[in-house]
Amino acid sequence: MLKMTTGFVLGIVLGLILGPSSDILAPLGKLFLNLLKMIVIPLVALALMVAVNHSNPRELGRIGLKIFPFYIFATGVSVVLGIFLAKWTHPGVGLSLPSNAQVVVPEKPSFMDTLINMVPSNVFSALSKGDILAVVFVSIVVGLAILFLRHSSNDREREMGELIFRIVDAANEVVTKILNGILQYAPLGVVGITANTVGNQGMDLVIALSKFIGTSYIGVILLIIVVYPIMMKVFGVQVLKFYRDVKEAMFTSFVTSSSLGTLPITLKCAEKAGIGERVARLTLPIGATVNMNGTALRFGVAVIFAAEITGLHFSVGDLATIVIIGTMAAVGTAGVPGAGLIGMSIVFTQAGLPIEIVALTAGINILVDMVFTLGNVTGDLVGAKIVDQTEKGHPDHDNVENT
Ligand code: DAS
Repeated sequence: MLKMTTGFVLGIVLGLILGPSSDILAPLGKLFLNLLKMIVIPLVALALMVAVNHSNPRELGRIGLKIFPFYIFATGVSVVLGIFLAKWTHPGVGLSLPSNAQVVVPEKPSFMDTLINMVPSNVFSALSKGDILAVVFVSIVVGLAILFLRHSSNDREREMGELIFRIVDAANEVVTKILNGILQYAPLGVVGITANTVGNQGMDLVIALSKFIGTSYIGVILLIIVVYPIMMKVFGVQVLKFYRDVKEAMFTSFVTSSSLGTLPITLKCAEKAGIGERVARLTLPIGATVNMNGTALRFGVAVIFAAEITGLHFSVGDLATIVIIGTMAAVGTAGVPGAGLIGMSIVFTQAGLPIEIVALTAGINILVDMVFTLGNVTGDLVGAKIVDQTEKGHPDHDNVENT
């Protein structure tokens, strides 16, 4: 089946050959966008409900109160890093959208309203509007309710919890299967959107996307050589030894573009890095879905990329709101190949940016997905190591000798 990168190259060639008459291929891209929008809400909601159920509430308590604040902090820092980097490299300058792409910027709520509106007054209206912050909040709450039912001391509650979890788990499998189907079609959609843009814009697209790729790699490299080491140093972690111990998981995540696919290796490297089995088992499976620092960085870069293409200007307040949107969207993005595209469509919808730009980056997604996944899995292991450092000396901490 055509790969997205092949679709991208084919789109460039067709765009250069057809010129403005490449508009005839635009419907291929429009169909791809509609498929992305169709799958977003169910994918985010079900992936989160399942991820939350990867833990045991009795054990999660103290460790959960440490790891979740780390995840939110690291993810927010990653979005901010992506925004500042893109404001330095200006990846979107010089490119504009095909004329048939409308940019309708909705009134953005204030920073405080964005936080408050995370708790929807009407769940069904939030779902139908595609309000992703509300969907992420409700999904986590429902996931936790199922988790506590499954671990209840009451037999009837436990049975109901197991029943509803099997239904949610099965539905998650169905939606993931649909996502895989969409990704099979994606290359054709990429041909359509790429040809249409190159046909109208010439090689500006290739230059812009090259800068997008470069900014993405610089961003994740900065996470790995600056941000994570600072965080680890604060908790007395020997950074170089840590990276030597987890290098296999870092390499695997890069080549597979899948945090969940790398999980068995991540768990093995956690042991090698001296992370206690309880901390590793409680944090890494959830982190593979919830903690997506590389993907969050992508959202920061992508928002500035899109703003430059569409000529939109964000105030500091808008950017603060976008940091929340990007953080919650990253939390809701599944750790599977291509999921970041879905997350981007969430962020763009919430930020009022044209989703056509998400499809524009789809052609080079395979290149950037690798490095974002590297950032995600490395961040998962950094979080586990930091929490483990704070657990040392606690009576029920399994003191693993740091091999
Ligand atoms: N491929 C995703 C992961 O597995 C990252 C992404 O799509 O941005 O973490």
